[in-house]
Amino acid sequence: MPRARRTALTLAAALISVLLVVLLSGCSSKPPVVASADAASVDVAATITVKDMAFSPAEVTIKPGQAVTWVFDDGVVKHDVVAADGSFVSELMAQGSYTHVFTEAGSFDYGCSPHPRMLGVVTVE
Ligand SMILES: [Cu+2]
Repeated sequence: MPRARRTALTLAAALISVLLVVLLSGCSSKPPVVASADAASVDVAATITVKDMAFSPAEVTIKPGQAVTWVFDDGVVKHDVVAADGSFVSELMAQGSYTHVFTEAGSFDYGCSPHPRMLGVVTVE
């Protein structure tokens, strides 16, 4: 095999490897799961239903120290709740619930990792 051709093939293989690594790491970029709080022992000020490919309501406002519970109820479709800053991250689930206590004031954007168009925000003030 001519040397130039072999170099081109080696380069192509290297490029494909880099692309694969980027694609694979993109799939596993979800931050580590943060354990759910026990909804029965905290002050749940807002309940958000995860259904029909949406968070409802998508925007809630609570006070510092209060909690939000997400209730997953979308048949067999699995969703999760992933804070943009990684401060709350649920498992992927079709049924069940996830509760997070917000101790700091601020605006917390979150989404669903398999469905980038599912977005919500929790405002703590
Ligand atoms: Cu989703």
